[in-house]
Amino acid sequence: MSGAGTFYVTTPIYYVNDKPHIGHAYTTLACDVLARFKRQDGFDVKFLTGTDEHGQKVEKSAEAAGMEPKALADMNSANFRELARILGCSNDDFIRTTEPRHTQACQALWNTLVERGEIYLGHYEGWYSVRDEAFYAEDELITLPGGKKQAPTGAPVEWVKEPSYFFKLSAWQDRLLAWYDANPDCVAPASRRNEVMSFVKGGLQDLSVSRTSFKWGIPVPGDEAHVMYVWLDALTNYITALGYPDTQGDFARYWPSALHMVGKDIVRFHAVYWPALLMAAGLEPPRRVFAHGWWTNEGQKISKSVGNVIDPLTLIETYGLDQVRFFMLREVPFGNDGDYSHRAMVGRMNSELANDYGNLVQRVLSMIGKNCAGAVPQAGEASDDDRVMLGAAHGLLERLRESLDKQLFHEALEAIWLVVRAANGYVDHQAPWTLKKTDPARMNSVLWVLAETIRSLALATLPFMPSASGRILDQLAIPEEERTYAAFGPAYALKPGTALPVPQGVFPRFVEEAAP
Ligand code: ME8
Repeated sequence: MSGAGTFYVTTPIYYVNDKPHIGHAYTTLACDVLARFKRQDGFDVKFLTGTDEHGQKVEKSAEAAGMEPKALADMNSANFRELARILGCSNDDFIRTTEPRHTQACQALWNTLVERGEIYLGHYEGWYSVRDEAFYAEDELITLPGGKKQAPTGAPVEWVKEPSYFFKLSAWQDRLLAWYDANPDCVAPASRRNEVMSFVKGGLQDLSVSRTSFKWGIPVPGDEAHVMYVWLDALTNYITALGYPDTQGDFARYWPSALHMVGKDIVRFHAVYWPALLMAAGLEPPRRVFAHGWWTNEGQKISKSVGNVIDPLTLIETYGLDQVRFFMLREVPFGNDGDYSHRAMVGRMNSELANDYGNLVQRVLSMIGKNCAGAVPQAGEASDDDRVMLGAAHGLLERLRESLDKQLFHEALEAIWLVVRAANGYVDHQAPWTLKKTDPARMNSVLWVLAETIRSLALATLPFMPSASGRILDQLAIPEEERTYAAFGPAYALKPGTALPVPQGVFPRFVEEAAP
């Protein structure tokens, strides 16, 4: 390792009551880009994803499907594992909450909370939504015409009355507020941080952390009539995967750098309950929680009942994996809501990938193939234009670090595309096809500057589009060990005389099928 530091990034663990859809793919892809970027930048990375398998929601879905909960979990967990593989994800672990290592971690955390006087036995009476697996206060509910109550998310709620263990969340209000104050970056974007802080300022109630009315959960140690609340169970996955209750080893190594990437629907669990639980157990809260926005499909909320759920596998088959990865992180400023549409997808694919980036690579590499005997040309003395072009290309890494440290994928891609567009402008302006006749030495310089710019671009796009970027680096004969950010910049610039393979296009255009 280069000593750049450690980086621990996690996706939410997904419920196994259903199949994966575009929303799940989105969070997982975003994490993969960060994990790949940091690895290339010399960090010691751990990237975790997995499935959330307990609770009433999964139990009920299993019942409806006429299956045992574990059988449903096995089937759907496998779908999520497969999705990560098909998305080209570089996750280092895939956790399932039904694994023994996880039961052990949850029970250890529970015992610690009990020992520290943070959990007590009481009685819960109030509203619960199985769909959200969340408790709601009366004043949070929406009353429909006719008097029926609904969760703020639109989910049905039911009145629950049962014995329950409680976590003393109410005692953590001030310490949570102090944590947000002392760590301005711990919840992002700022709109979510404000939302979380005003929720906490509004006062916290103790949290019911066990249930007795169903069985599909982790037993409460010493009181087996109770199973743990599924969110306490689920959140613990982030430390199970680091070997908790052992707080040496991977836990000591990775936990201080933990970044939880989540959708905005579950920010309260990650930015309020989870840090409070950790602090109550004597552990550090996560370093940062980033809550991204929500995807809609052609302007409509994605839902099973509307029948407009987008299957990420179909998208990949239709447009290609690199294209889908690019689109999702390019189309919407990360943190905002976004809309998926075929038109937007094809627009990005054809204009930015095929036309801008693909054409640049294709025309430069074919000119080199034809005019420089298929080898990296020799550059002469650099002109001002050359220096500006190379400066922009070599300056990209710093821009990417700044943007990706804030999880601003769209900003990182915009910085890359500024260089792509500048390079296309440079080709047009320098007109190497004319230089071929008037000044072949200058043509060589121009093509070298362009090839070196393309090398920088391909290194920059590698975390986003690993396959296509890898093929561009192949065409520049870049060895595997020089595909890291240690090789970014002039010290590893292309060596004149290096033989290059015959160029091939990497970004096909999407062509609509003609109407029958
Ligand atoms: O909440 N747009 O699991 P889940 C964007 N098990 N992202 C979306 C989305 C959409 N339309 N739909 C889903 C759970 N997501 C819990 C998490 S973590 C300890 C436990 C993504 O299967 C987004 O990341 O309902 C959201 O937070 C997650 O899927 C919810 O997945």
